[in-house]
Amino acid sequence: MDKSKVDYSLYLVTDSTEAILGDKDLYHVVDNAISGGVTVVQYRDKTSSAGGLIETAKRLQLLCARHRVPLIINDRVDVALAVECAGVHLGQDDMDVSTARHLLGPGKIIGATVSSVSEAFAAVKAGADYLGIGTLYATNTKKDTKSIVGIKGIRQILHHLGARGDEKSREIKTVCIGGIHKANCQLVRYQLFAPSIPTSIPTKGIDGVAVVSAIMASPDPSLAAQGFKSALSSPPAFVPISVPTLPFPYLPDGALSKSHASSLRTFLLQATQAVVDIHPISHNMTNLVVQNFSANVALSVGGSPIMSNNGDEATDLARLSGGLVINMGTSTPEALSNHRKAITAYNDVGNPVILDPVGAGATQTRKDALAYLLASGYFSLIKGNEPEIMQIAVSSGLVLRLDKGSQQQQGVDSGASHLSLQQKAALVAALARREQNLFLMTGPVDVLSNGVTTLCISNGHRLMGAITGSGCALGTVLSIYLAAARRTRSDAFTSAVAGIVHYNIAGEMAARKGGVDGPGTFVPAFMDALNLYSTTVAEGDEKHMEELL
Ligand code: 3NM
Ligand code: MG
Repeated sequence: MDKSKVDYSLYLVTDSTEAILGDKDLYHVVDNAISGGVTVVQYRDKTSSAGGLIETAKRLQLLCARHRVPLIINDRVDVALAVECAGVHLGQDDMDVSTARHLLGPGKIIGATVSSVSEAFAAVKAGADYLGIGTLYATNTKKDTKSIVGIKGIRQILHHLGARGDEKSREIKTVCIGGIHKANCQLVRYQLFAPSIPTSIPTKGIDGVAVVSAIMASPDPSLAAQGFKSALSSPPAFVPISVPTLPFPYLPDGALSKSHASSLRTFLLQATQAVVDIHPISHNMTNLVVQNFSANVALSVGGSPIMSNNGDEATDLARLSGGLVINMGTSTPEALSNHRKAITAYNDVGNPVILDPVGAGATQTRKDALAYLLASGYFSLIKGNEPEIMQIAVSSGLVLRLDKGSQQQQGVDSGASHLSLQQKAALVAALARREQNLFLMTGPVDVLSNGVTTLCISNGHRLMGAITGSGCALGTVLSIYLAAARRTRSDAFTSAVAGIVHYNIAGEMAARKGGVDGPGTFVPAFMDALNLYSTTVAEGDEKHMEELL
């Protein structure tokens, strides 16, 4: 075996416990997993005696040698020596890498578990051949994990390794581990390899994913491995179609020149025209409070609402070329598992998914739900009010600590602001850059960013904040605009701007209407105005459009 040629792309870690292996036969599972495309096998067994380990490892070695796949032993250098397999994998509490190298010699593979930049450099220096970086996401397979580093932590480690001058750091192979499954492996791949926006690329990409339960616990390990193989070798369907640039420059002070304003206006009207022509479906998995309101808003702007919370239906619905809204307002375990199914289905075909993390910071249940959803797949756009977006920044490690005032969200309403407009813009831009998607922070001024361009939109009316569901229904509007953008292969950012402008201008129109003097009379006037905006654009009524925009 030439260890420099090892393919780390799909690294299987075995587990013989009842909870994961069940009554399946270990050798049969490993044999099938390799047939399905696993490229490296690590034998991990925390309970067997030395004799038992050697006996099993010998059989696995025969099996792996037959398939020409390297076998690595977890923890135990003695077992690796006894069975003459490809190498060992060592955790931070196991034998140190230099001693293991001394015992095993230069030809064997030594892998090391690392979860920080300093551990990574130490392992490289000691002579490791590859790094297992984790824990990516919380996982039931390893509950005693030391730290959950997330995508951000892994990027940080990769970035430092890549940026370091010495060749060993730049060239060392890496796999990530923890909570990787079929539904999120494309997201992981996209976020750790993605070359689309230069500032967020780690200078070094990950070489593979390491999984335990997603293959070992599967009733069909071969099929499970094949699923990973094809997902990892093809570009994810959800990658934005167009390059996220606008055909006109934004001025440094954020204001638009007259000619740019006029070209923006043309783009916004084209986006609304596309919505009216295409009549996209908006599939909403949302809370009870806003279902009726959101469905009416969808109809009024020119979309076609489907309010279905059943995840099993999502595969069929995802094929209808619409957009999906995941609204976290009712985050029961059953709802979350339905959400994950739907996110997977939409990611598989590439249609847009909007996340509305309602009340994300209000309770521990919602914080957990948010972490679960963020690990479930790719969101084309994440929208929320200030505390919700702050919670995302905290739970994904971008902001480490909230100051006293914003520490605990009171209820699900937005409350007082703690950030300046500049801070909001910087935050959404950083999040969008990191997630390679669109981020929108709603408020008196809506701040939208794709990581490159950040736009503050100050249209809207106070009464929009006085009715329930106006924030949630904006998510519905955006799903419609993003679905239309995908169908017309146009820029998602501009389309999102068009959706926000449509919504906010309608709010202003409704508030100005005779007879509207409070939240109660505002709601029907708002529906009319949303609809009037669409029909005015559709009919190309120039004079009326001048008044609208
Ligand atoms: N090591 P699953 S996480 C064996 O972070 C192991 O070092 C980890 O299991 C680490 O793919 C982990 O089922 C378990 O989530 C990964
Ligand atoms: Mg170990």
